Amino acid sequence: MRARRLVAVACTAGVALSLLTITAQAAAPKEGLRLLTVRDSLTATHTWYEQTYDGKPVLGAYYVEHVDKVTGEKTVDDGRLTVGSVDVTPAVSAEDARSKSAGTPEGASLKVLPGTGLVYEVISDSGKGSERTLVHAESGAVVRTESLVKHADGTGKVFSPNPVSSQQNQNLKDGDDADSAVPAAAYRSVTLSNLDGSGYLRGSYAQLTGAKSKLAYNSDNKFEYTRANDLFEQVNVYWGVTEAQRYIQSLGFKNINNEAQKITTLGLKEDNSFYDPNKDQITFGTGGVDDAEDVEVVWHELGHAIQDAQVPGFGSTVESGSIGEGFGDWWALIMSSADAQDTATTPLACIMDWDATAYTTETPHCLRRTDTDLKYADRKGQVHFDGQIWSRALWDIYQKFGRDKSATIVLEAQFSYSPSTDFKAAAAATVAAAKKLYGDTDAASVQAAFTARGIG
Ligand SMILES: [Ca+2]
Ligand SMILES: [Ca+2]
Ligand SMILES: [Ca+2]
Ligand SMILES: [Zn+2]
Repeated sequence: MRARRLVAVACTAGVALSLLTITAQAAAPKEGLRLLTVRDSLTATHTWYEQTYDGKPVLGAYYVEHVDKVTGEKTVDDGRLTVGSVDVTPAVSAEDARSKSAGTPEGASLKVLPGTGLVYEVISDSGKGSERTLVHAESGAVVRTESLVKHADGTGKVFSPNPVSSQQNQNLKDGDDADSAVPAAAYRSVTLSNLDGSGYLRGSYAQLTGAKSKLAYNSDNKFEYTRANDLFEQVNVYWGVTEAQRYIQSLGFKNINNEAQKITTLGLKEDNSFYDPNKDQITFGTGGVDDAEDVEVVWHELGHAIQDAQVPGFGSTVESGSIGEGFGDWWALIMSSADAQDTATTPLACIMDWDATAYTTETPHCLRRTDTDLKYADRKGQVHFDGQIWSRALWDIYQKFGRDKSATIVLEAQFSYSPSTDFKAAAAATVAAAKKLYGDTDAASVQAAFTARGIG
């Protein structure tokens, strides 16, 4: 059903807009496009629209124009869906629709679901992140319920990036969150930048949320705790997220998740952390090693927030979800590489070395690695497993170009992903970004990394 096509049109922005209007009207008078957001990358402007039907948003559809800043060349990624004829007057009330959600409903809005018709989209809080329930607006039946959070199983601590890596010691153990379990040398004194000065860990790029009584507070902005104190994790995440945003901006990107990312280290007892795109919030669990004690966990989850900021609704399929997990792991290593040693004891490709001590027996302890030899044909349809294919390709790109150049290529490319991008399309976008930024020779090296995985 998805009429997906890529159209390259070289024209001025003015002509492009009128062309677009004509296309939309000619297709069906009840259908239209509504401007969603405009994002600038280094080489292009990316204008996102939502498809509407009689004024109601069409679920699962997207429409984006990428306009090259130098050549003016426009590429349209048309993810509009065929709607047919839909009655947009609901028979069911919004109140009835809200009562169908399992969690605490936060709102209900009318949308068009192609193939089904008019539905209420009810967003609710399930207690473990946001959930979306679609309720048929004619019959009141629940069409489907899905979790909006993106999970990472098992993660682990500022410590930079974590005690296992910084102390080159695979024998460290959580010790039930005891201070004595980790040597004092593992604590690194850092500058916490961009704070708003309120005395809370709240700043331009990160803000800790939750009950005020449980948030770190110091009127002099001195946040010096050790790991047995739950406030320590808050400092770790504030620092990790802020440093990542400062790094992104140092590469020239001024609007990739350039906001005070909401984060909480309170409330989730499981050994799990997640990014919730509906709340735009990262939540860290405390099972095993407290997840936020391993900043590689922090950077992995931030990877999801980064992609969601670049591509609204990113990760709607298994392959795009796998790219999400693979990028998160790779982003953790990119950030770690500034400070961590790449040694036989603690290879850089080993992700979440400290958190993984709680659930792995072999050394080095890694939740996952980015240097496996998995290829496209080895996919299992499981996002964390399949993500290792993607992270290995990105690892090769990192090995070839180093931290700054590889991060620039990958971040630039992600602006051109669709929400449901597959490995092949995402690889092509990455090669194209390398070509635009650095030329044919470097683009060929990027291509080789994907070819080696059997992608394309
Ligand atoms: Ca702790
Ligand atoms: Ca953990
Ligand atoms: Ca690591
Ligand atoms: Zn993840």
